[in-house]
Amino acid sequence: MKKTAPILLLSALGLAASPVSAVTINKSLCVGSLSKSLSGKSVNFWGYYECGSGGGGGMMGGGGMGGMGSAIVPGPVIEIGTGDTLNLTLNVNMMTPMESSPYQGHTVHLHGADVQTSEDGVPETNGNTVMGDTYTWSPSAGHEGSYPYHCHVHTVKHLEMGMYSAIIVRPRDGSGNFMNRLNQDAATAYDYSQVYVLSTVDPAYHTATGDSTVFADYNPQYFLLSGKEGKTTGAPAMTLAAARNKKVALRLIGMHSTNSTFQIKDTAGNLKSFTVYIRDGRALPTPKTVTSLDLSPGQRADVVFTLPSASSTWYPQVVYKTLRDSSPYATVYGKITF
Ligand SMILES: [Cu+2]
Repeated sequence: MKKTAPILLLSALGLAASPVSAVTINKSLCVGSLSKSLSGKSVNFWGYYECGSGGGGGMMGGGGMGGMGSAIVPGPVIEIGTGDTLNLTLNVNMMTPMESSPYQGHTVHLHGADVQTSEDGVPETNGNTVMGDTYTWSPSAGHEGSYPYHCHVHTVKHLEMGMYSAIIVRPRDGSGNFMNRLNQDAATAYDYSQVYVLSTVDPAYHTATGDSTVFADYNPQYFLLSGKEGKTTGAPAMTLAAARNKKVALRLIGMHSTNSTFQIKDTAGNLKSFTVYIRDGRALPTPKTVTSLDLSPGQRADVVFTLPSASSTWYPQVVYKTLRDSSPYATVYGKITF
């Protein structure tokens, strides 16, 4: 159900006010098991999915049994406008995979979002509501950008199991339509956009439960970009077919448990520059044009770059590195042809 209500949205610069239509967005997430084949090995995950989506035709809405859809990793990417109200309901029921006490149940933590403590999905501070809840968030103007969401029950295990994805906060125009800009600043306009969710997998975490000592030592074996390995330029995790001279926005979201460095290279291996406009859901005072960007766990960056006039192929890529000394584990590739 959508309701519209006129509000005043101040621009990020505070120079102009324009009326827009804010809407209420109701989403319902369920949790299911899935397995992925990573480097030839089967790894079990828990993933969010929109209740009622997928093959089973389950029920929509809050409460009840939820849907019988297909869990995915990362979970659904949710887009909302500044001023909108997101009501994100998590359905947890007898069919939901979970640990036993004291780590049973799941939540949704809206990482980096300005919400009431009772809305932030942290069991220790929200009244231990872990068997289903609704989380409400209405992002303010100036909070456009990328936000992770993830389960905050026994996070060391549940996030690793795949309970994460992204919420993208976008500006709307005066008619209430999403703008193809990172925020109200016209310089952030783009023609194409992709969400790059950075994540890592330690298989030992996936089989350990409770207070296992395994959780004191992180040894990732698989390195993912939006849920895929993408180990070579010939088999990239993400692909984009674009037109020359156009602008591409990438939303980099750190759900990994290591260090990482993002770069873009051409076919000859030359670094290409990109401009960072937003870090962690807030516009940089001065946009920064760089050829390399470090992303720690939980960090985000919203970047834009312009493709050249000559046809070619570029490879956005992430080097995952150890937390202790930043020595490289592996590189995961995206690919843009134009
Ligand atoms: Cu969980």
